[in-house]
Amino acid sequence: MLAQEELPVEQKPTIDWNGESVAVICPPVFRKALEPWVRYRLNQGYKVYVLEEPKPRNNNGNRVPYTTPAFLKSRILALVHSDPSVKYLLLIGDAAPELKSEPSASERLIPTARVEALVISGFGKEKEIATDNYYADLNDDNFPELAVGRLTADTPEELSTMIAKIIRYETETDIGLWSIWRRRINIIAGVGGFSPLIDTQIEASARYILSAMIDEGYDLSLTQANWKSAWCPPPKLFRSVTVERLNEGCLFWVYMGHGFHKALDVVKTPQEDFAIFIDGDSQYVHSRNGLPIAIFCACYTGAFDALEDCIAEDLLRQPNGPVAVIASSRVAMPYGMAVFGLELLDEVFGQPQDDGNVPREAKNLGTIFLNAKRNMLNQQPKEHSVASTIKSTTGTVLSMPANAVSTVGTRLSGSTPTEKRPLFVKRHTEGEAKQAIRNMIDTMAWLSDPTSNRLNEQLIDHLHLFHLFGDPLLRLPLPGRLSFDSPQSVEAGGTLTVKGKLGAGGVVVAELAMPRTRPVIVPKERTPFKSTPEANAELLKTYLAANNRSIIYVAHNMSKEETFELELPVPDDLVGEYVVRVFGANIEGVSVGSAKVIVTPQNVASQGKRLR
Ligand SMILES: [Ca+2]
Ligand SMILES: [Ca+2]
Repeated sequence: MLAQEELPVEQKPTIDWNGESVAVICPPVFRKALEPWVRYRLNQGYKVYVLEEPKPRNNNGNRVPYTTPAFLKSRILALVHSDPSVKYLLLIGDAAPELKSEPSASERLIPTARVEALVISGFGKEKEIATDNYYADLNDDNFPELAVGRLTADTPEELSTMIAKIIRYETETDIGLWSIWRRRINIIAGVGGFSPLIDTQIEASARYILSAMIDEGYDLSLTQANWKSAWCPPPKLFRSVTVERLNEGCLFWVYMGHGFHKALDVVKTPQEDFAIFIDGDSQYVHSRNGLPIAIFCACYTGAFDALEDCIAEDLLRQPNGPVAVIASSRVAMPYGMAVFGLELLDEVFGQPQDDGNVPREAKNLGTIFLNAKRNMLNQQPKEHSVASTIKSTTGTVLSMPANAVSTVGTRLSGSTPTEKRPLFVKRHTEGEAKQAIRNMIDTMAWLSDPTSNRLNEQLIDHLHLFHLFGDPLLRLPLPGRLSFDSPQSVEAGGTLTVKGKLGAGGVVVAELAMPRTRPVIVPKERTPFKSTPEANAELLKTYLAANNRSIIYVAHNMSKEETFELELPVPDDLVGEYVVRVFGANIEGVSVGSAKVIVTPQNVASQGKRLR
């Protein structure tokens, strides 16, 4: 039986209830700093329950000084039972292993649970996974039912900083071109280091997945920790570039590669190794516009229960750093990360959208995180079907998209040097893409994952491993889709006309760009590796060129008109397939769109005409 005092305080929304409720577990020391957040969410129509200081009682009926995951979960279950509209759970405070030895710490900590690792224990030293997923999984089937996030503040001041960022992120209106960060996605990629074969397989698959899932209308940058790659900046500048990709502002900043509790991997060169990110680098993170959401597809970067705070926590406390971080609390494995990453991409970019230029309905990060996890195992055991497909087709996997077969296949044979390959393969038809990719990932895991007979168990581990360091109610300013008309082909030296509609003023940018499939050549003189000023200048130049796809653009301020017609002069020397990208921003939000265009060679007659 619950004593009356143990029932959480219900706070009613200050406008019409939106039908959803959020539970917050908050130690009393943070209660005052939490207040602005509670008011802000009540004003959005959420009902808010604050479970303050839920602590068990001993046999004498007195409260014990520390709480336990099991007791907290019993309070959450009781609340959800009494009000099923509770869909979100926000935990306030850090978790630490040694609660009992630090009575003062127990006043500001919310413990996390430990669950037994099924598969990853074979690859790391820990046999258990620290997880808040335990609190979100109401029926103990490993799948979360609540969207859970944690603000790992150590002090009320830190909590105030985090809350200020959240409110600023949702309310700040950056007008016009200042909002272009919302179409930017920055990827930092380490090198797998498993074996050249598996590394190239992983790299090729990651590029394929990103390209297939993210429209050409988005700006996708790649920074790769491999000195042979066109996407590698000078290795000694790598750390600065890692941070600069956060600081320039972006929708998502993603690290894929080896990670540790306080640092990321290194760039290896024949002469020396250079860091990607080291302990202390978080202090240099100050995004100039647009606070990124940082995602780590890496081990340990979210080990928030260790004695010292992890990278995810260090970044979250920066006043102008990421507004939220997603990271793993222990060893993470390629298959689990690939599946989780794909489901995240699908939740963010793959949802059906309106036809018009309506900005996408604000979706919250907690729901994206929850759905991504829930979808990881929705397609039940693939192993058998994949196995039989392979056996029946003598090496050709029918369920893989043709593009994937050619990328992965030729990569596996190792016939072409890495640096001459395109960054991204062509996009798959939308809708089919995700299923085809999932089949590809499953097939690759079945062929090469050391736990290939226990893939579902690996996925269950990853349900527990990935954490959201942030507010599950955070509304994302995702771009809507901007539809426009542009010709399918245009002559070099001619004019490309882009027509479309964008409501209520704002700014529109039309752009002719290189497709992501365009190969980028690494100059021969890069090999063998040198660290001379000339060699570094070449690395930087090639890196910048590889990430800059823009050829020409025109920006237009819309006043009262709702339609636009922009003309792009096509340079004389272009030929082949290019991309028309359009970015629109107005008071309702931002939108992006893209279309293919073929540039045909200039014909002599039109050259003559222009000369007159
Ligand atoms: Ca569950
Ligand atoms: Ca911590």
